Amino acid sequence: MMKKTAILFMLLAIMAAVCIIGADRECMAAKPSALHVKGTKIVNASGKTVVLKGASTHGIAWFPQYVNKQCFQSLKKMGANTVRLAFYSDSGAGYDKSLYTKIDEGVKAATELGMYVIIDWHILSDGNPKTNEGKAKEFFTYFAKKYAGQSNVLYEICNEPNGDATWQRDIRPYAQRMIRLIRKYDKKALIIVGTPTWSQDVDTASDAPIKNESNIAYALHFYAATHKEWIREKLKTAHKKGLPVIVSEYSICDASGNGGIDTKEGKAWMKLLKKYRIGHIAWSICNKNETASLIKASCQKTGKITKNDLSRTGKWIVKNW
Ligand code: IDC
Repeated sequence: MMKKTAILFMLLAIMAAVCIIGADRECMAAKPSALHVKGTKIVNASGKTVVLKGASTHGIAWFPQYVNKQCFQSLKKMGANTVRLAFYSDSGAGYDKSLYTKIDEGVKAATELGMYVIIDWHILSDGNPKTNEGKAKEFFTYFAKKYAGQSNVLYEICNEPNGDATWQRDIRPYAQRMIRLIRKYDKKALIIVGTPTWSQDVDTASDAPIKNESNIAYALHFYAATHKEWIREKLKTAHKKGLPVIVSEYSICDASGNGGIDTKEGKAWMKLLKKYRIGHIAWSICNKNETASLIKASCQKTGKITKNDLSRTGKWIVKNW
């Protein structure tokens, strides 16, 4: 009798210990391993390939309410390991220095959840990364100093160069300057460099990549209803030349962020990304009434969200993480 009670007691104690450890994991997840570029792949400290999967905020000037731990945790439960914080760089297009604190909140939430977080300098209407380079310097000095050595923080230094910006004359020299600046403080963080034509021309970058710097990956962005086989060809060319690529923004609608969904093209993209083990971060975490939004326009929740709260696009994206 005594023996039975003792065994039962021991079993209960083991179960309680397992529960406590489990609960602790949930609120303070393991620190993600630092990422390194190795050939065309992104690997962790033990050399294992890491495929970044997740979603980007919309401009945090417009949808700051989704930058919170519960929301990111919901995405994590659906399969995400990464969030991207989009900070628009142009005055009149969302730039607001007081939003630095939102980035800090987002990094804190992602860090507590053990997720990777991309700090994105979201150039768009400003076209050439040189246009707001002074502000970019201030931005990356602040964040690289602050998060130096924090293994889950990544930097994306120019979302989508466009207009007259060329790789050799504008984007690559800008990237070299910004990488040097970040490296003053953070020797190791993975840095993502945007490519010409709204981050489509990875083939151009692969012809003349950045030399003498390590842990650099190049951005490819696609919106599947607009960007089809001819952009996948660019990726194939860049891959053959050994360029490490991350899809730091994509959706399955058209390039305006609206219009119809093209799942056939979406599938063709996912097949290629899977083959190359390339990471992909979807645009965007909000309920704006446009096709790219991951959350239904009718859903007012900004914290804990479930699959039922996702838009058609959101459901497709999450299924493909
Ligand atoms: C779009 C948003 C839209 C906003 C517009 C201008 O979805 O609500 O009005 O920006 O700020 C990109 C850009 C991304 C765009 C997105 C869709 O990186 O900022 O967001 N897109 O147009 N590149 C290709 C498509």
